[in-house]
Amino acid sequence: MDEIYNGKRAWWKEGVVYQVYIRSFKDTNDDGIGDLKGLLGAVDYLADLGVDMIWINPVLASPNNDNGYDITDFRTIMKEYGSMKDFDALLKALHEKNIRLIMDFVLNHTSDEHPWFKMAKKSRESPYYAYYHWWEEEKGNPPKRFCFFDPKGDAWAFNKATRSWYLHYFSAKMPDLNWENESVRKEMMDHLRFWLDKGVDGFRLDAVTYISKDTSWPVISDKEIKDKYRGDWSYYFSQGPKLHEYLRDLHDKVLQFYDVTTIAEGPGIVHDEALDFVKEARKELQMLYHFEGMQLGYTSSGFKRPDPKGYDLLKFKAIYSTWDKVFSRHGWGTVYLGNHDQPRMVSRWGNEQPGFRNVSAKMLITFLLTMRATPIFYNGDELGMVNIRFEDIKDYRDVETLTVYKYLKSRGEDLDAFLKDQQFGARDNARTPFQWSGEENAGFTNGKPWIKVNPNHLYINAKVQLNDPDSILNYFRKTLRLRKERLVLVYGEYQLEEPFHEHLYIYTRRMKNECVLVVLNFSSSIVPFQLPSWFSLKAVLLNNVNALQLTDAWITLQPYQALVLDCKISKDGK
Ligand code: TEU
Ligand code: CA
Repeated sequence: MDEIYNGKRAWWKEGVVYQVYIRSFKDTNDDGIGDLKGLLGAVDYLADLGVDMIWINPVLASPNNDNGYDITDFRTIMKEYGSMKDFDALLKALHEKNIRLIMDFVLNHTSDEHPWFKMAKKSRESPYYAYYHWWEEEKGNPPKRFCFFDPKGDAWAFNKATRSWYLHYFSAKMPDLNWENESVRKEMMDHLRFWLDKGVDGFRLDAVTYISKDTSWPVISDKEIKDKYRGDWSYYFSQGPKLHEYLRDLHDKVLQFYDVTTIAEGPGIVHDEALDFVKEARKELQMLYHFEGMQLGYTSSGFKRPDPKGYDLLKFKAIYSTWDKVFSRHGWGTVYLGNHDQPRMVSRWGNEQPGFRNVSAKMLITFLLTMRATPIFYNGDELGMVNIRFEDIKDYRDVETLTVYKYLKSRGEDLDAFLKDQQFGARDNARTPFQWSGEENAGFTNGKPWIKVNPNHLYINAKVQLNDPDSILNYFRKTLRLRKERLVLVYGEYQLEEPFHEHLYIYTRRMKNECVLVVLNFSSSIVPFQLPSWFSLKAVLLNNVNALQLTDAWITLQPYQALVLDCKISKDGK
């Protein structure tokens, strides 16, 4: 293996991550909100899936302006989710099944109801004032900074008592912490240690690329953003001057003492910077997930406006191939197609139409499990769950959707168009309750769910799929097992074939004398394909449809067909 892949083997490279949006996973006390006991009860289900690491969305005390990303206490479990006892029991149960627990940790901001901020906003004299970023009134208007949840883009909110604005890159109820202040860094590291000492196996670091700010507060022009920051202001505001120093510090002072992993949320990180974060010699982080793939399929104007032409598969292939190359000698990547911030993967990259949902979900699962990177699945992907497509603003719960709606309304803009776009891109599409069964509320709760359940739970649900050998769920398990059995699928060299084919995504994975050919039809058409001249079939490892039209030289692919083919290797290694 060494000649192919220079890095060391590691559990976090060979494992598969399964993300649990706990609020919508399983409710055990009928309040309509998922909880830790619900997840505890599902440990057997997860073990049976075969996943190795569970990333749970934030479970700490929070008023839930942004579903737990707004934290008031870094060492207490959110009331709705249960108690520390429940957390400990969950961790133990997962470990007993050899499943690791990755906590979602928010370093960039707190809730405005966190005691630090409550004290800070009272007076400039408070020692906690300097825990946050402020712009005092006497200095005039603050320099333009953008807020992610607000198209008006104002990340400064005025606070009367201190006569100053505080900075919030996300909602106004989520003030950004001042990492330039050493006390803040110390406190946050202590919080991390607390959870590591409890035995958690790592962190997904929320919005971590934003923690360092340029406190000379430069005024930045639109032109500069366009020229220097590749047209993307989020890029400019991410990666402040001391980011790498802080990450190195986290490693040196905290992380290196534990056998844990880190997955940085990487908004604003482009491929040629990725190694600065995860190259072994940098001693910073282990993995990150990038956003280059997530930008596909939207028009450049409007808020998350889907491109009527859909996404461009050539670009899709180019992005994932480029990112593969980044880590060919150092570091390690991740691959994902959706999460709690994105619409459902099948609705976006596959096809949710009845005849195609099943097969396209399996095709996307095949893609994620045959790339050289740690795959991250989002709960429900194994069932082929799809967007709910709310029609009424009243059904939405997400602060992002609600804030943009309010803003557009105040300007008299086209709200119907916005709601239509949100049916594609809204984060709530992925946040509806997990579909356990065809029973009322999909078996998620006996109470009133905090967000509507998708009516399609009648036929899309875990119970039906567990009993159906042909289900997406069972295909997921089988594919995951194959990845475990064949290390070539984890570490083997990746090579894109036919980069300009408009419907097919084809690649090989090679390691020593193993070679696997992956052929994925990303379209609803029947596509004939001439096999490469070197190819000779040893075995069909996976096929997501019950047909195989294969001759010596040609395959005819059914819509969304996915094939994983073991190749015969001749003596000279070709
Ligand atoms: O997201 C950070 C982030 O970069 C967001 O702008 C993300 O791109 C956005 O949700 C897309 O619409 C993280 C969390 O994943 C997200 O759920 C939180 O809302 C956010 O941080 C604030 O903590
Ligand atoms: Ca509950």
